[in-house]
Amino acid sequence: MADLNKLYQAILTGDQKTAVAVTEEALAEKIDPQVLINQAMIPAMNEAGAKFECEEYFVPELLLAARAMKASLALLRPLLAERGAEPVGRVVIGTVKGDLHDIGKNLVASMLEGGGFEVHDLGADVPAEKFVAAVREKNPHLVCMSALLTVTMPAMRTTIQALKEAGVRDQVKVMVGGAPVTPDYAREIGADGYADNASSAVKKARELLAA
Ligand code: B12
Repeated sequence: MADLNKLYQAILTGDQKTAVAVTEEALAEKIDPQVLINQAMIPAMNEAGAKFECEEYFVPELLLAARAMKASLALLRPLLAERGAEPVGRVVIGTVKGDLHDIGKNLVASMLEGGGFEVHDLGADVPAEKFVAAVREKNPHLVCMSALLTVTMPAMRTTIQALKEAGVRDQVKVMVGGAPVTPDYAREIGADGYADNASSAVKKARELLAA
């Protein structure tokens, strides 16, 4: 039987090969992708972060852990997307300018896809103008922004301001998230919604579109 602890350890130590092998094994055994994500993968990334904080890990170790996480997530993504039924809305999502963290954003994008949304992922380090252009081009119902660094959080406010200046703010809902973002901060910068994880992001997205 697939060993979730082995997956946790593989991500924590940046062992991509093992992470992929255990993920494949788990999928062959029909283990729910959400179980892998919530019980092994996210805890492993959190532990990598804790090690980084106490200087047991440095950027190379984080990169290796992130690479292993992404490789496993790539296998789960199609399955998360498959869960959706009718398309419930269009979403443009990206990590804001200056910020390269995209694992959480990718997870939110996958879960939204799984929740039946059509998702246009702009990637990471996305400048405000690119969000504006995507709103004009894709005509989404929802714009999602992710930030993992306290220094890049203000780029969310700048992007909302850019949407206003472009005259497109009122045609979309804006949802923000990422580890340092709080509900208060979301309100303060004029976002319509906030969620602290990928599952609640789907729930919140549905609420915002229904409103
Ligand atoms: C992996 C990682 C990296 C990788 C990123 C790889 C990648 N492709 O993403 C690399 C090595 C590149 C990296 C670099 C850096 N990092 Co880093 N990194 C992390 C780490 C360990 C994990 C982040 C992660 O992926 N978590 C797992 C995911 C699943 O969680 P999540 O992102 O929080 O997302 C969830 C929710 O927040 C939410 N969510 C996320 N986005 C959105 C969006 C919406 C709309 C919604 C609704 C919800 C939502 O749902 C997600 C799923 O549940 C964190 C520590 C930590 N424990 O968070 C540090 C951390 C974020 N990094 C940090 C730092 C300082 C850096 C660097 C500056 C380090 C350096 N000196 O170079 C650089 C900055 C590079 C840049 N310009 O962005 C600090 C940030 C401190 C701060 N307060 O600003 C942290 C907190 C580490 C620490 N404790 O010091 N990092």
